[in-house]
Amino acid sequence: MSTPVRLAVFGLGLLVAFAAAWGVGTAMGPVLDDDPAASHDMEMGDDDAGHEQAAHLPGGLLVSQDGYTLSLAETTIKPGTRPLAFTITGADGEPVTDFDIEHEKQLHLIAVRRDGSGYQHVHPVLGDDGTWRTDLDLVPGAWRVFADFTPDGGEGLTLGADVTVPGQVGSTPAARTATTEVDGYTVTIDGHLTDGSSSDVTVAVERDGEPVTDLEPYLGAFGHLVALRAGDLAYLHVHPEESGPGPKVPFVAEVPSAGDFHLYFDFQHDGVVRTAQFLISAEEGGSHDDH
Ligand SMILES: [Cu+2]
Repeated sequence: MSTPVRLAVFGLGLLVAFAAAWGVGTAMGPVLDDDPAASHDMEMGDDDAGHEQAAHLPGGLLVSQDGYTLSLAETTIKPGTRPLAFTITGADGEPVTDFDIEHEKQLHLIAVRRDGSGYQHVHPVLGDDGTWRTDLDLVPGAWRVFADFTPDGGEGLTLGADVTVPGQVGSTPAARTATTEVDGYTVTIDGHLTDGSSSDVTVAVERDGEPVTDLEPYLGAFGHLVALRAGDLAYLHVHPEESGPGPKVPFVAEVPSAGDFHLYFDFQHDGVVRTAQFLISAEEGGSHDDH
């Protein structure tokens, strides 16, 4: 058979297969979207748009993105200080073992209860088999864990997954506040979060009414700020600006919408890392920055 004829026959075969799939989909009516052939056709056509949409999402909302998946060994963990084990798998389904270092670590793990309480920022240890391990201190409730990492030579990603901690769930609603006390330190956050923009925020640390001017470097800066949207815990991209050792530590946060945001500022002083927690509102922006 000559090549053009073979191609024509192959084309006809595809047409028949497509017609069959279409027929099945149509006959099944409302479940058209679940038909593997139909959804595959849509994926092929909408691939670019779908990818662009994922790129516009804030971090932390997806368990799998760009071929990488956060895979927890267990998704139900008893209360108390417990081990958490997980892998980051790549597109081939195998655990990834090569990561770039960002803020002095290969991977940052954030755990927080869905109501914004119980925040922990830890640095799991990577085993030879590609399994990351750390301890978390958990109380009953619905938790979210975030893995913030950069695969070797790739783009930075934040994947998120849910963990259930069984037991009687106590309620600790977060109060809206821009000033908080932690271990005798008064920590204040200043600045306006604005929807759709890179917003400057500055954290200031005082102790006994005096500005603290000898903060110690932590993760390559004089503090580390994590911002999560209240309601869905979207994980904002925040980066530190150059600063001295206090009392003021500046950051730039990319704010995806108006609404309330939980902010967690980790800082080190006298050899101890502490976390100051805030809940502040972002204002409506004038125009949305669609980059
Ligand atoms: Cu970290």
